Amino acid sequence: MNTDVRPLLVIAALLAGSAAAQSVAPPVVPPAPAVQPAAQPIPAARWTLAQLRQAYELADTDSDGRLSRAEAQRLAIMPRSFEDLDQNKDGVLERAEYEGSIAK
Ligand SMILES: [Ca+2]
Ligand SMILES: [Ca+2]
Repeated sequence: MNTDVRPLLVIAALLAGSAAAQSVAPPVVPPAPAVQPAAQPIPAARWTLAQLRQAYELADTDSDGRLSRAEAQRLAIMPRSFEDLDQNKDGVLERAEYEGSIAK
């Protein structure tokens, strides 16, 4: 009767391997990157014309080039009341009224 010990050797090798793997030190976790400070709101004096135009276009939901009172409420940059910005008092805030009143 010939006893085959190879399966036992394989099991022993697997046990040795797993034991070796468990003895490996855990990987060193790199330090977390420094947290960036939250973006500060831009002061009114530093708004650029491009930012104003972007805010205007985002608020102009029907893309007719004019802002109704409801659309003007969506403006991210609204330094004055709608009545102040609507210089000709037609109830519509045109691009020139918006950009001109802030650029001064
Ligand atoms: Ca519109
Ligand atoms: Ca107007």
